[in-house]
Order: sequence, then C-alpha cells, then structure tokens
Amino acid sequence: MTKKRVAVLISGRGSNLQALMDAQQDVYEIVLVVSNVPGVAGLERARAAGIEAIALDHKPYGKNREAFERDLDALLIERRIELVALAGFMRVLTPYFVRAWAGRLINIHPSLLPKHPGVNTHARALEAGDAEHGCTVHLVVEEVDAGEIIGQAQTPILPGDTPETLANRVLELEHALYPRCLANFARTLAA
Ligand code: 4DW
Ligand code: GAR
Repeated sequence: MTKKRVAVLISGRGSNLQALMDAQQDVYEIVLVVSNVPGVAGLERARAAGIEAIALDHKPYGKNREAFERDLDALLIERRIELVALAGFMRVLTPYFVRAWAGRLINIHPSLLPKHPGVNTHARALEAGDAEHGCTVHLVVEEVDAGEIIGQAQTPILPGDTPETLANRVLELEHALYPRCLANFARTLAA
C-alpha cells in the first residue's frame, strides 16, 4: 500500500509534529508542514527533518478567514495531500475548509473530550476535582473540539499535581497517542 500523504498544520513549538515525524513508518508520510505563524520552532523542526515547511501568515488576510483557507486549500491540493493533521494549530477553521476536508482532518486536544473543550484544560481538570485527565484525537468538525473521537490516553491526577506537572504528563501521552491514531486513521482511508 502506498503511504498516505499527510500535511501537518501548526502554530508553535511543534512537539506533536516532532512525534509524528519521528514515528512515521509505512502507512503515512508527512510531506508538508504549514504554520499560520511565521518563525515558529515547528517550521525549523520540519526543515531539519527534510520536510517542506511553509509559513502562511493569516494576518494579511485580516478578518477574511475564507480567503486564508482558500490559499491553504490550494496549497494542500497542489501537494496532493490526502490527510491533514492539526498539531497545536490555533486558528478556527470555517465550514468552507472543514467541509472540503471532512473525514480527512484530525486534531489532538489536551483533555479527555467531551470534558474541558477550549483552553486551560489542565487547570480546569484540577479545579473540577477530576480523578483522571488526558488527551484526545478527534475528527475536526465545524464545532470546535467536537467530532468523532479516534483515540484517547489517560493519566490519574495525583496529589500535588499542578497545571504544569499535569501538562507535562499529558504532553508525553500526546506524543505517544497521536502517531498511533494517525497511523490507524491512515489505514482506514480508502486507497
Ligand atoms: C482550537 C479551537 C479553537 C481555537 C483554536 C484551536 C482547537 C483545534 C481546532 C483548530 N481549528 C479548528 C479546530 C477545531 O476543533 N474545529 C475547527 N477548527 N472547526 C480558537 O479559538 N482560536 C482563535 C485564535 C487564537 C489565537 O490566534 O491565538 C481564533 O480566533 O481562531
Ligand atoms: C498540545 O498540547 C496540543 O494538544 C494543544 O496545543 C499543544 C501544542 O503543542 N492543542 C490545543 O490546545 C488545541 N486546542 P505542540 O506545538 O508542542 O505540539
């Protein structure tokens, strides 16, 4: 089976991107990394791995999210991308883009969805008195942090945990979970 051609969309440090690059084997190949924020560490990580890395700054597009997404979509099509993985990508995608990539667009979120959508998930899991916390890989739909769950990884919340200790533990789980889910997902897509 030929490898699925994957684009990873980022906005920052790219530690999940790194995990996806380090783990890629026979089912997927990361051929493009796009950041909506120029100059971020994730772009350098991609280049260091010999992967094409492009900054597509959303700022010149102003409030016109669709114009940004049209250019992003054209780039993905140009590179014959089959699957798109968000990894710390922080722009909400409009129905235009989500529909264009429906069923081929996934994200990782640092909580056990449907618990704690949005930001500050680690502090909120602590404040809620949750017994466990973790991360979720899910299909991206129009509603943010929703969509079918592809995989989750859990850790108990321990006495003395802070948002920082939890964030570190969950990030390690993310780095193990995301490559596994992306590989499984790539396998399920039709050739
Ligand atoms: C996500 C959700 C909301 C924002 C940022 C990230 C999680 C993953 C995601 C990214 N884009 C998405 C998703 C998703 O689950 N579903 C869809 N698109 N449709 C968020 O509110 N971002 C704001 C900007 C933040 C910033 O630039 O710092 C924004 O206005 O886009
Ligand atoms: C990760 O913890 C990811 O789960 C989170 O941003 C971080 C990106 O780190 N994503 C979200 O919060 C999406 N709403 P990374 O750039 O080092 O992969």
